[in-house]
Amino acid sequence: PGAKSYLPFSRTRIGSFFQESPTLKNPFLEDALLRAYLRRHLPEEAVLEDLCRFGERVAKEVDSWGRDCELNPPRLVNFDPWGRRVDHIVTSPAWKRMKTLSAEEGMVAIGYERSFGEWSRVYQMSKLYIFSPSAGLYTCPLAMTDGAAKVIQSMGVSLPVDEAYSRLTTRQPERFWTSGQWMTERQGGSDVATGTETVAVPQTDGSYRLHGFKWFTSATDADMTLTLARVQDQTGATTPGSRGLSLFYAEVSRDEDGRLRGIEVQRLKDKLGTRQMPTAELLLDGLPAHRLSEEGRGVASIANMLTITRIHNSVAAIAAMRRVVQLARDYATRRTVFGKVLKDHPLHMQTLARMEVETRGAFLLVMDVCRLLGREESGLATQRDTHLLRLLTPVVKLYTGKQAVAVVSEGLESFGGQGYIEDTGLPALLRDAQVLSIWEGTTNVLSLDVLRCVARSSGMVLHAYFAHAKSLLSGASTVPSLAPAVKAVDGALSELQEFVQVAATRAPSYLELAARDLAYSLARIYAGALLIDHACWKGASQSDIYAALRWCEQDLCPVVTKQAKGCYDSSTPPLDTALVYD
Ligand code: UCC
Ligand code: FAD
Repeated sequence: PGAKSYLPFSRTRIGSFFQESPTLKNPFLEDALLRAYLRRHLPEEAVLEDLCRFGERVAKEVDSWGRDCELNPPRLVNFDPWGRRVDHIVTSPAWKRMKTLSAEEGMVAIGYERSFGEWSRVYQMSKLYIFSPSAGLYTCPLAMTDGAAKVIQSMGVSLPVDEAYSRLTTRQPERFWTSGQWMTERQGGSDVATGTETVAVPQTDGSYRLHGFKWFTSATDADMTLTLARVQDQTGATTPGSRGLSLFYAEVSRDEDGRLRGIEVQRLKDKLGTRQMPTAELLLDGLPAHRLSEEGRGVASIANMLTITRIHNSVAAIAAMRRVVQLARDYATRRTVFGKVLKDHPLHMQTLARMEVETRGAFLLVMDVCRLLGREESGLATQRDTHLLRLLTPVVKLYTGKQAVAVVSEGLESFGGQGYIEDTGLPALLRDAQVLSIWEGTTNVLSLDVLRCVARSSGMVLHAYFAHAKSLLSGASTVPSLAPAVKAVDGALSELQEFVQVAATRAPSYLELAARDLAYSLARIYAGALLIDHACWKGASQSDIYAALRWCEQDLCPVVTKQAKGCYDSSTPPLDTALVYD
């Protein structure tokens, strides 16, 4: 019996070593690049204080609510105990708290109050960036709410949407509304023009009733929505294609019996990630609605919403990358392997440094688009800014969506086996990142959008791109150590310019095959130029210079590399198909 007390493993004794978990610290204070970017562009005390205070709140309070949202996902109650249809989406208290917090903290309002002029969007998106990985996906309804406010503002804040606008942009929790964005139907989420079957039946009072089936509707506990439908003429006929689509506003309300007006919630989607948030299939059965756009101008009118939600998506992508890097570097100070902490293993530090470089390039890309949006909304945008905003929005969304999956996946590995264990909360980061390249336009669809906007502007957007990217390199002569990076970006810009000239003489199918690589080239070169520009700033650090050099070591212009290999020649598609179906 005496010997037993010395045994380290017996009954309830399970060993004395317990690994420390990574700790979330104030995400504002932990983010050198965010703070430097703001010091350079928006050094307002009020902004810095608000973000620092909010960062503390996120680490100490909000992050646990986000976890609660994950652990208590929404559920659908179709019927009451007596068989009456109620279609009630039950959400967790934590999800509801996120709504209150979002109003109080001005998550949407900041973008519309414009207290910091052209930098107001940078402020708003910085706050969302700090919030996002702890928000239990509440950033999704906020994105659509912001998008809806933008559409209403751009079309004129008047009846019947003036009240909605004031509720979408308020800081008062009891008045705050969120919006949905119901575009996707069974036949198509990318190809909305052919996929939309929903019809709008005109009513005598000038309003409409919508009948159709919306296949994906996220954050369906929203108070209102913007959606697309085809107006029926007196014979019941509709116009096919994009020219038949109009934009509608509808409130999600209940009648005196508690039933949703004109909506049946068919079911909630069973999703890989984004489980904190309800995504429903909806039967629209006479949903009362108002037409906001001219007939047939639905897609063009909802485009403003797409711009905003795609920017929010990009913010969520950089936020996910930043969060996993912050946790991984903290863990690297706590975990000992092979006799020393991970932090002292150079190969592990190389891995984290590569993640950091990806995150920095992506951060500057996204913030630059926010800057451009702010300039446009303050009436300060030059034509170059407007072109850049149109071109870079899909580029940045598609590029950061993919990066987020790669960086977060690498990040999970840096926790070893624990990165794969659900109750650490880490796997949810990866599951939630995976959606970022799918919704709001897939990678290919956005790559084609880039081509379309280039073609429709007769090349003006590319002209703006080249001019601005070159101007970002102009200060680099003062920092000689940046020379290899400047050479790489300059060279890639020349190669890309040459590619564009040659490609313009080729059949559209050539450019279509090149679309994804072209978008990647635009993103990588531009991020390289932004990293260089940031590293030349007087407040920059050695790490800023190092990050720029490292970013520019990669293939900045894959479209030219692949072109040289004949990847876009007409002989390629049949070979691709044969390979896939071999
Ligand atoms: O997924 C969704 C919600 C998810 C939840 C929100 C998360 C937000 C982030 C949260 C972070 C945590 S909602 C569904 C999103 N669906 C899509 O994104 C659709 C993807 N498909 C496309 O983007 C396609 O390219 C379409 C639908 C836009 C193509 O339609 P069309 O009708 O074939 O397109 P056209 O003919 O090219 O464009 C029609 C008009 C043109 O204007 P006009 O007639 O004046 O020449 C275009 O210039 O629309 C204009 N347009 C645009 N304008 C089309 N796209 C754009 C654009 N991106 N920007 C400006
Ligand atoms: P498809 O268009 O069928 O795409 C299939 C594949 O084909 C993709 O790889 C795509 O890149 C590729 N592809 C398509 N067209 C081309 C082309 N021309 N050339 C080359 N490749 C092409 N929608 C809403 O409207 N509102 C919501 O709230 C909403 N919430 C969502 C929530 C979640 C969790 C998810 C996963 C989706 C949500 N969606 C929502 C739907 C989403 O926007 C669509 O699923 C998305 O736009 C893709 O459309 P699709 O599913 O029809 O795919």
